[in-house]
Amino acid sequence: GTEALAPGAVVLRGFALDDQHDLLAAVDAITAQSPFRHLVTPGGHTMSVAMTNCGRLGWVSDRRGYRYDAIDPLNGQPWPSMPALFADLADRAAAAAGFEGFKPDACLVNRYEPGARLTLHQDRDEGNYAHPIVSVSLGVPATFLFGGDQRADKQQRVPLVHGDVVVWGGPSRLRYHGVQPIKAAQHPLLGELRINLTFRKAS
Ligand code: MD5
Ligand code: FE
Repeated sequence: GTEALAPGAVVLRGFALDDQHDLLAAVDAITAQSPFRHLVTPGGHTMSVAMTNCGRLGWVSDRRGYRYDAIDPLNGQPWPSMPALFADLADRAAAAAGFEGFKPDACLVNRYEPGARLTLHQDRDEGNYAHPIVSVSLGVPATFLFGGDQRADKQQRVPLVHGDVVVWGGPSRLRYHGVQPIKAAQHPLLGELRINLTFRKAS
């Protein structure tokens, strides 16, 4: 089913289920080349979520700041290419939410262990906020915090489970958001982990 959370924000329940095995095999291939790592924020904190990327550009953070880069700083090589299945799934999800012709050039892959979280933030490192962001949830459940245009705005709690896809576009593109600490749980394919694929048009 399709749920409108807010103008431009659409939850597509189970949209990725048909592709779950292929998606996870592709994540394994990506992480064989560019492993998950815990990035450091400009403020010097190590993130609890482990990250990697595929596609022409990847999101990175270090003491110098946040940015997109074509090179994985861990191995000095370009990020793994974006699997055709990833690009196709993101394009189909965006279209189902009303955003035709989404061609992501970056996929940030987030890995959450129990207790890992994302504090409230906006995604502001991309060049053009007219493009949506597409997010694919895999593994154990999460409670997503969907805030407003101001950090202090009240947040909606949105449960996201394995196979759910969310499209964040239009007036929802720059809303504050986060992920509550992941609760201990078991998923048949991913054990205690949650993986989120986040598709962006970075440049
Ligand atoms: C996650 N990741 O579940 C989320 C999915 C991140 C991040 O937030 O930055 O890696 S993407 C959620 C998102 C993106 C863009 C806008 C909005 C939500 N929003 O307006 O709420 O790992
Ligand atoms: Fe975000």
